Amino acid sequence: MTTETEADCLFCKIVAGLQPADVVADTERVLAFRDIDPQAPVHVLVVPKEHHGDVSVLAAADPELLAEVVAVADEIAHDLADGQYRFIFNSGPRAGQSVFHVHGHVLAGTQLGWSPA
Ligand code: DGP
Repeated sequence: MTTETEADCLFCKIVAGLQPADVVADTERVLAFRDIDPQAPVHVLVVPKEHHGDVSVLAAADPELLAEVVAVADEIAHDLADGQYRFIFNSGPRAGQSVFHVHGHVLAGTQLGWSPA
């Protein structure tokens, strides 16, 4: 399901300014803020301001908006780190998705390991 906002959605509340967040980038259609439980020196969540459940839903509904999310992630990695980064979308609970408003995780600022378990 795709709507502009959802009443019970945590990230819609952050986008609306109803929930505090450490915002690092704010464009017309995209917001980026630091993860509350960082897994790397730079750990930023990049979200479209419109509510879409996961990355496949966003890709089908608005591929240009997904491209803007990726562009903002790249800018953040260059602004806050050395431009080398991982950009992860967890899609579905078994992949670790816990907030069902699509968000990409920018991880940077250290040598990253490779263990999804
Ligand atoms: P995921 O597991 O892929 O759905 O990622 C959700 C992330 O959201 C997780 O890394 C922790 C983060 N998170 C949860 N609640 C909050 C919050 O209230 N504020 C911020 N900034 N991040 C949050």
